[in-house]
Amino acid sequence: SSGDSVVTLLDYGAGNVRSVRNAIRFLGFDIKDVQTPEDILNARRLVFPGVGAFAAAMEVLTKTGMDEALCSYIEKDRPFLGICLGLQLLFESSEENGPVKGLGLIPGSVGRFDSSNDFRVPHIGWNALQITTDSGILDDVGNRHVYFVHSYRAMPSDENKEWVSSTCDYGDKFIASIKRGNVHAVQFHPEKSGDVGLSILRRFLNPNSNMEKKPGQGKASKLAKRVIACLDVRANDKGDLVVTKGDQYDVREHTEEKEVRNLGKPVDLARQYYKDGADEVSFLNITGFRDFPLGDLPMLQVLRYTSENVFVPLTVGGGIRDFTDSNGRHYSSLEVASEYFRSGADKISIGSDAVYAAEEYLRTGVKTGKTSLEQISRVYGNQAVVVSIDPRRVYVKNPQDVQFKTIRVSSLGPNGEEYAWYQCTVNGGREGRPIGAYELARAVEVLGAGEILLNCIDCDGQGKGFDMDLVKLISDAVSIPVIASSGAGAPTHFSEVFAKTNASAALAAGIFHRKEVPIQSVKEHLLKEGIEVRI
Ligand code: 1PR
Repeated sequence: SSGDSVVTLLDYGAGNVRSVRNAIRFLGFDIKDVQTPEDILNARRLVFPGVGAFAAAMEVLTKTGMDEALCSYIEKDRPFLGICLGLQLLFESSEENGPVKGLGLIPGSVGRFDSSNDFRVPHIGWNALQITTDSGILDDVGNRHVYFVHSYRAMPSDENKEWVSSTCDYGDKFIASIKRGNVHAVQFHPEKSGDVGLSILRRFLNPNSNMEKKPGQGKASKLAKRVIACLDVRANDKGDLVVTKGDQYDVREHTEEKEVRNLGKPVDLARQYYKDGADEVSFLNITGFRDFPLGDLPMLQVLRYTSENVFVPLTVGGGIRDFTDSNGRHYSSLEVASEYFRSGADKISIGSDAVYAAEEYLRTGVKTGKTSLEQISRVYGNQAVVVSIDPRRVYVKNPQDVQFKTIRVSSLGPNGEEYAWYQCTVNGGREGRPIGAYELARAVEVLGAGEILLNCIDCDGQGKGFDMDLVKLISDAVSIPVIASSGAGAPTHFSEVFAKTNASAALAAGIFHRKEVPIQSVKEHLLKEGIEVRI
């Protein structure tokens, strides 16, 4: 291939760079990986997708001499695109586990969002840009949303104003992108921002192409509520990986054979939902609690294929825990998660293992740092770790009868009970545990969860709406984003959950699989109700 179609990529091996690779390839470019500092100096155009923690990244860069190469490349005004941490590292320092020194090319330091002011941290989701100068690459972003996921941000100041090309409002007005000459960096993820993101990448890779300037459609103004499509995946009795869907977690048909309900192929459905406008796609490997997911290579294949042309965030869950295989080889939960990230996942979700971790933490009051939740969030950042909760409603006559947080129910229990608590379960709802969803949510936030996926066994597959009592309880209990799940049956259920609770996102499976309601109709309905969504 001619040198003109080559993009040099700086990947220091800290996480999921597969999506950036896929996006570059999708746009018709070849990738050359940086092996030595000289590769940086010789690059025609360099993409630097920073992942992981600031300090760890700086350590690798200094140890390899890449820090100096990067500085001299950028000082020479060579074509550069930093993404996320790849933007932050250009500043003088970061508060993340620090202060830690950065590359020092741009005046200013990187600090944490303040979660005390009603804005949930991490900042996860699709937000709007305020463009301050013509950056050349953001041309047709106009009023569209782009995808952010981070807890730290750099702030504009008099000293760095010549660099800032756009800001984003999230409690703070922080720097969303910078541009000086041929040097660009973005805090959001173009490789995860659908068509808008791809066109930003295309403009960077191909600055001379005369792309028409499309007027910005839509009217993005703030963080959008997310609509997520969820694929519960497992092997059917023939051993094929299928998308299935349960009623209150029972995924078998009510026939004599009791076969696993089959709603389609995971990769095809994920692709379809991306085209239909899903803001994220989740895969749950629902038998992960008993089958080892790394033995389950098809699931890794599903991620690899899906991430080739699905450019919104992908979450995968199921089976993230320590495991010893039949040959006696031990795998840590961190290795399992790493394999998922390498295969194309942006976030992993932990179910059962997070319940055990929370129970132990509440019993001892000690953070050991050894649980899967803590380890994965330390290495990949808490924005990459979702905790999936599978609670079941338990009615009680008297709140004093249980040691868990109860709520006054909005409709009475079967024996006239006025109260309920939500009992957490493990192993796909098969075993109830002595911990409530409220207690679990608060504990996992402390242990490093960046987001909560809140299912509800009672509502799952019923199509009667989300459990509003539960979603309200949990979304008010924590300051990380909460995804409401289980029970969506109509567009009004989505507007209801956003109007009446503090959920940041709503997830559904059955109505999308059965093609009862397209994602687009859900979004149009939300817009009509005055709820901001990505279009
Ligand atoms: O415990 O870490 O191995 O994770 C297992 C994961 O698999 C958990 O996230 C758990 O929620 C999920 N899971 C286990 N068994 C089932 C099952 O259905 N038998 N699925 C299961 C959970 C709930 C949602 C569903 C929503 C929306 N299913 O994923 O998509 O309820 O459905 P709806 O819109 O049709 O109502 P670990």
